[in-house]
Amino acid sequence: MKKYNVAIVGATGAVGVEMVKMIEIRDFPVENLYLFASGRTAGKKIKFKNKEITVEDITAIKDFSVLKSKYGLDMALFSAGGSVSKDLAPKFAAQGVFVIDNSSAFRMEKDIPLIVPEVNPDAVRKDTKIIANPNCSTIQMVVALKPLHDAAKIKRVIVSTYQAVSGAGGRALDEFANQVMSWSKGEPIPEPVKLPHRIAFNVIPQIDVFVDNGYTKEEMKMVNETRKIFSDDTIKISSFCVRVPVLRGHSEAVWIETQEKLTVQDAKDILENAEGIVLMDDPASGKYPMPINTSESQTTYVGRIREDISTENGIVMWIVSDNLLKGAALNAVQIAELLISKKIL
Ligand code: NAP
Ligand code: 3JN
Repeated sequence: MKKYNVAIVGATGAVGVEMVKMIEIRDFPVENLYLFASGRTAGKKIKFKNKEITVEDITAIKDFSVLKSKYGLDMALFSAGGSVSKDLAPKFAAQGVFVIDNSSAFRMEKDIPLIVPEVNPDAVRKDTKIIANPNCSTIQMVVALKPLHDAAKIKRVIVSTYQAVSGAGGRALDEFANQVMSWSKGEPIPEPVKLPHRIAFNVIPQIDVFVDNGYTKEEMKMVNETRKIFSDDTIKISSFCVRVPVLRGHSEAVWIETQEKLTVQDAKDILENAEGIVLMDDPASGKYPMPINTSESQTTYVGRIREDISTENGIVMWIVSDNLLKGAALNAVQIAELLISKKIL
């Protein structure tokens, strides 16, 4: 089997370290793995397959022909934020390196595929070197919605998210931990720096910045990305994104309205057989998905499925997945696996 030279840009971040783990756990065919971040962490060592890889400073590269001449790169996973992606992804692509980008920089560009392998694998193309990974909240929602959409055509989606602190990056996690530790020692709780308000013992109804219509960018990402992934601009979607004091694992309460009637049993049967989904739905014995039992799992869990008593043809459900895995690192590695299986990489 062919092996590939792979780079991770943003390898020291909350998502980047999970990319390293996913490549190892899924036995992705790697010849050499190169890890890049900023000058702040260059020199740091990260474990990969019983050896240590030294992180390199991506900002030190001025002549991008080295991506081929020195590193022989086939593919790069980017997770260093939108501005790094906007600057560097086209430079990697110009050298013939496939880029799977985890930021929002290219997601809504017409010619850039936005891929969730269980949902729209046929949208990958040979003629573009940059492929976008959707937002974490979008990914776990569309994995669960797609089989229901195929069966009964979803007309409308209302979603309220409960997003873990790790979605905001490593510094936000440290901020949360410091607040909890200070409280436990009876000390004053430190002021927030990374998040807009204190997250310990709180919930924050704002993720990312507000846009003109009163929604946040995160909420509009869920709307626009879902439509692009489903290639369907007619689906009506309204989203409300909330940060909760959870370390890892985004949860979503989702209401859907379908064109055809779906009974609760239909929805359960469909989801039970859907790729990437585990049905965890036995409320009588207290079984439903929660971040504490889905953390570090590669699966998206669905439960609390019931009829929406407020409308015709409505289903309500609860979706939980590890935001750093299916919401980011895992989906990116699955896109790379898809490129190999389609003989694009
Ligand atoms: P993080 O924990 O803050 O890590 C950021 C990473 O980017 C670190 O490795 C950092 O390197 C690197 N970096 C930052 N500025 C850089 C620069 N100028 N040049 C080179 N490297 C730079 O953030 P994260 O949670 O891992 O998220 C990273 C990005 O992934 C986000 O900004 C976002 O675009 C995307 N993301 C997507 C999803 C999704 O929904 N799919 C979820 C979370 C994040 P140093 O350690 O050297 O500073
Ligand atoms: O906050 C979360 O739970 C998810 C955050 C995602 C994120 C954070 C910073 C920048 C993104 C994203 O993936 O949409 C971005 C971005 O690239 O816009």
